[in-house]
Amino acid sequence: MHVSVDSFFDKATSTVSHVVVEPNGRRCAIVDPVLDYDPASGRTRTDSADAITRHVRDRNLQVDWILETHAHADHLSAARDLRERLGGRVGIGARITEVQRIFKDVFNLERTFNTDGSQFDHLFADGEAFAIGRQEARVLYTPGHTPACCTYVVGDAAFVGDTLFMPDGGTARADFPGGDATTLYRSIRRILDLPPETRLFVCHDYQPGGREPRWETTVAEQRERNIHLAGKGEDEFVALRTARDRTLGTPTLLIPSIQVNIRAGDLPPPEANGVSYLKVPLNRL
Ligand SMILES: N[C@@H](CCC(=O)N[C@@H](CS)C(=O)NCC(=O)O)C(=O)O
Ligand SMILES: [Fe+2]
Repeated sequence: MHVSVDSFFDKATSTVSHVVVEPNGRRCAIVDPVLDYDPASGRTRTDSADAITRHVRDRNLQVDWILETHAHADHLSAARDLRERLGGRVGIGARITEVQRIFKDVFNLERTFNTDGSQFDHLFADGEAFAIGRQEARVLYTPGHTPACCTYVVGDAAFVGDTLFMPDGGTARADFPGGDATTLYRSIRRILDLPPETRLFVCHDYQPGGREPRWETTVAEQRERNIHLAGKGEDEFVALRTARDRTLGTPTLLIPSIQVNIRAGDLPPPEANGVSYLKVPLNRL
């Protein structure tokens, strides 16, 4: 079943958010929305979420789901903000609890921070079926970049998060806490086992060679042309991925992003003066 997808590119973090709508209907899901954040001032803005809100309202869409492919480490999630404005349920893979446990420790979070995923409205199991209006959708666990990474298969489209990028961009890094290159390779194989015509929507495009941003590809195209995968087996991939990861720096927004995203896009509880604070763990990450 062909589903309609509109995508929103955030230049600041090279993130792509998507809105997928059921065929012949008005119900939709928002995938990986961005909350803009200026680290110099500690200010959040909602320009990206405003664009999605306008899109949804102009088309008179109804939001069933706000889907996170994972707890992003490079941008803050606008899931809470959009849920307040547009409704819908915020969903993520159930293994988010592992990510919460890892980072509760790293950030020495408040005792009352729950690592049971209860900040989210729904925790998806591997293979779980759900619906966007009358359109069936399915969850495929695709860990490796993080333990909780999911791919959402909706009709002829799959939202792959950070697994594959565009064929000329290769694949996501596997060196975050709980990440693993072999696991990522096996997850990518699951995606590439989908029918060849499946349209794949990626979560980032780093515009290799300075080309225009792109975010839609197919399983067939990835099998043939992905620069990290075509003609390579598991061992070669793992060696390549591990070598590349050693050259990558910490994402600029990792520290703020994780603290907000493991709370489903909520800011940390305000302190006695009514202000929310983020922590910076020194010499830990
Ligand atoms: N320079 C970017 C890097 C972000 C980054 O590390 N992105 C992750 C996805 S969250 C990735 O997989 N990057 C792959 C790569 O750079 O090869 C930033 O600071 O935000
Ligand atoms: Fe990511």
